[in-house]
Amino acid sequence: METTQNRTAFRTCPLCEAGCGLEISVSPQEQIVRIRGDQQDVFSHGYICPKGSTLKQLHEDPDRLRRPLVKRNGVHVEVSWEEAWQEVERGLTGVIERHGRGALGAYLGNPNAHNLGPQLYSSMMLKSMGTRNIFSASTVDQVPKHVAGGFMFGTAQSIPVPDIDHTDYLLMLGANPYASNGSLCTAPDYPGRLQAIRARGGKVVVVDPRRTKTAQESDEWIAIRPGTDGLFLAALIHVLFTENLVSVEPRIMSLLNGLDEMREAVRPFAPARVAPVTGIAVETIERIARELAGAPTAAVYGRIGVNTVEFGTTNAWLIDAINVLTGNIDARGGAMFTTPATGSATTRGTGGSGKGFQMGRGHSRVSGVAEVLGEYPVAVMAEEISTPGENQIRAMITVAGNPVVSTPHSAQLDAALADLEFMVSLDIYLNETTRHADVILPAPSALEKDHYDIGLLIYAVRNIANYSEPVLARDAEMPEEWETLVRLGAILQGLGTDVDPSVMDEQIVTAMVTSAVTQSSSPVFGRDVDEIITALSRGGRRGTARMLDFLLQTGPYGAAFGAQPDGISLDYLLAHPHGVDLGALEPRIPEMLRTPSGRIELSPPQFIGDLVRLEKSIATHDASQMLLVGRRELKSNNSWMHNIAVLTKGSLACTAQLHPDDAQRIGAATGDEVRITSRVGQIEISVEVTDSVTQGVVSVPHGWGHDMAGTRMEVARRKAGVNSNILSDDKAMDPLSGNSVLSAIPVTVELV
Ligand SMILES: Nc1nc2c(c(=O)[nH]1)N[C@H]1C(S)=C(S)[C@@H](COP(=O)(O)OP(=O)(O)OC[C@H]3O[C@@H](n4cnc5c(=O)[nH]c(N)nc54)[C@H](O)[C@@H]3O)O[C@H]1N2
Ligand SMILES: Nc1nc2c(c(=O)[nH]1)N[C@H]1C(S)=C(S)[C@@H](COP(=O)(O)OP(=O)(O)OC[C@H]3O[C@@H](n4cnc5c(=O)[nH]c(N)nc54)[C@H](O)[C@@H]3O)O[C@H]1N2
Ligand code: SF4
Ligand SMILES: [Mo]
Repeated sequence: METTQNRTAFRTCPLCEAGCGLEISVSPQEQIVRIRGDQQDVFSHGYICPKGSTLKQLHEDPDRLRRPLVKRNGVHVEVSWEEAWQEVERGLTGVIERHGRGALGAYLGNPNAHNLGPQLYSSMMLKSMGTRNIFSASTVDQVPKHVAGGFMFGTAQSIPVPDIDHTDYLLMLGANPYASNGSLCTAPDYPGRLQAIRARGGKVVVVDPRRTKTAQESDEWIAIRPGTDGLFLAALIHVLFTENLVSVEPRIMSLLNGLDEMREAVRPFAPARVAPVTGIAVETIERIARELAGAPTAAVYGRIGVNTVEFGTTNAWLIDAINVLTGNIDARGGAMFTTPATGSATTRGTGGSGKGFQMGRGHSRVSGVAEVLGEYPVAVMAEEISTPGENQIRAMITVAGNPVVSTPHSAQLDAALADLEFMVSLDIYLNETTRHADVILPAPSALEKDHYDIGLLIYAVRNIANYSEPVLARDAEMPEEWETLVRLGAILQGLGTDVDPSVMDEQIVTAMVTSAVTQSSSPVFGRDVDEIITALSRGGRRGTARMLDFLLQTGPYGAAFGAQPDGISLDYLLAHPHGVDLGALEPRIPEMLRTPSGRIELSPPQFIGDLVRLEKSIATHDASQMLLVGRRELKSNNSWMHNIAVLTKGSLACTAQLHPDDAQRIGAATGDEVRITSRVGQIEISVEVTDSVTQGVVSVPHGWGHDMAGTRMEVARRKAGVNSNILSDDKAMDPLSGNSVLSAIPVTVELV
């Protein structure tokens, strides 16, 4: 008998870091009927933002690619998968034969962090390339936090998370979770959690050049001159020392290096010196330092607005230094370390000390910028493509990335990509970047794939595990995303187009298990490889699900294939479709430390050294200089969700926000066109006069500019907006991490 009942599926939303649980009802005809928040989700409890329900529209979007495209005479046409693979093999092997593997390059975009296939299998593809020219969205984003945490605590993943559910005082800089829903602080319903701080008598203070929704809903908004947070933070530490407010927990003090160096290094940053530059009054700086020190528990947290600036790493470091100095590191209500169910660099190996964090293992060919996280900063990608010589990039692979819109000096990158001999993109749209690709390989829609936030639950405010099965079946032709990555890897290894991804997957899993059983710190040390592989492969399990099961079973709460009867596994998560709550964050020092010293490095020399540069910035301050900052909107998601009509209708707009005084000075009113000019580019854009931006600041959101020729996103094209990264400067970088400067960009603004 045919069913007439809708069925209900549960699935974690992959659109942002909050990872809300969704309840999805599906008709007997396998149509999505409705998507709403899953009330029973152990983490999100029914919370959802306006983007969550649009997985339906995304799935149904006629512009979303379902079949591979190949560029023929400048036009993208649909082809069979077989034909596409032939083109990929011809293109990639041709470049390797002509120029060697150094001529290959890859760019991985943000959705890779939200997708299980790439999380588990992109490393196989990248290794198969045999090139150092790897780039990603990390260097227009969070890499300063990896570098700061890395040198302080020992691994790139040693990033403390503000314990917002228990804190009494949150100082937040350069983040707007009412729009972004949080970042490197996985917390569904971040706004609700902020309100709860205030409801229990705590305080939330927001430092931002814009009076954001988050600032409005907080106890105090501190307007700061863009790019000057490092001065403000150093001055806070200055006050902590001069007023004897430093109070490191004894447990932490016995493991702390560098306290004296820190005291010395912040001497130049008296509040009176930084106040005129930051725009924050001396009394305010002193008061905030006292409040932080006096609160029963407090956490300082900073994100995009303090990471994508010239002092991105120094800011990230100073923030955690304050967390240490006020007795809040690794303490409930302070800044804590998650214990993720799939493990991380902070849970693996022997605890307490380690190799430590390394970077600069190689330098980019043209500008000589340092390697970080096995990549080069994306700001140098264009010059690596355009500058002749050995190892000049001649073929690119992009996976879920739109660097033509998302990375600095985008006109230059756009021209560089047009000049490649070959490009292949794994993407769901024909957009500003993929229009340059000779071949575009589509991925299944979010509803057609399984999900687990391996990367993001490492930075969650609770220890959570949650697996989702695919909601809908894929088209017979459409491979899983991991299969496509493995096939690309096989082609890159010279194995041709006929390789069965399942066969390679067996090899990958066998290698993984074989390595684990030889490691004394592994929960499966000494076990039989075949026994484990048999257990993993039960019921024909393969690909992402099998690999994930291995990580779960060998993780901190894992069943270890029977060794821990109460432990978790994929089967356990399948029996818990609303997720598993493994508890609040617990103190983890010293076990989580992986520094060579086995101690917390409060004052890594290169960070201390950067305070000299920070001090010099005081002298070059020019209050009359207009500075460009960005902004995020709740209904937008970087560059790629503007083809969803329900999200872009209404007020969502790409405008230049100007303070009334600045608008008056240049004679502009709301609706007028202004010309904004930076060192590298110029845009014309309509003005929105608002006192929500501080004087001297112009705010333009990123992710727009959808009117380029050769794309296929018809809804986005109708409300194209302007690409703000035409203005951002590829030469402006945080020297400690290579992160791009996307905020506090010097510009001129004039009426058109
Ligand atoms: N000026 C300025 N620039 C910025 C920022 C800023 O604040 N200001 N923010 C920066 C930040 S934080 C980030 S993370 C970057 C983002 O930079 P990118 O990651 O380069 O850009 P996105 O807009 O996220 O593009 C994502 C791409 O992935 C594709 N995609 C979506 N889902 C899938 C999928 O499931 N599979 C595959 N294969 N492809 C998929 C989309 O079609 C799109 O092409 O932008 C940065 N750029
Ligand atoms: N709706 C939506 N959600 C998103 C995204 C999206 O595009 N849209 N993108 C996702 C991604 S990839 C990321 S990385 C996260 C980012 O998440 P957040 O870090 O919360 O990002 P934003 O909302 O851009 O907030 C950054 C804030 O920094 C401020 N700012 C700019 N310059 C400075 C400065 O010099 N000092 C200070 N103190 N503040 C400054 C800006 O005005 C802005 O309010 O959001 C994620 N979530
Ligand atoms: S907040 Fe993020 S995870 Fe939650 S529904 Fe919105 S986009 Fe999805
Ligand atoms: Mo990001």
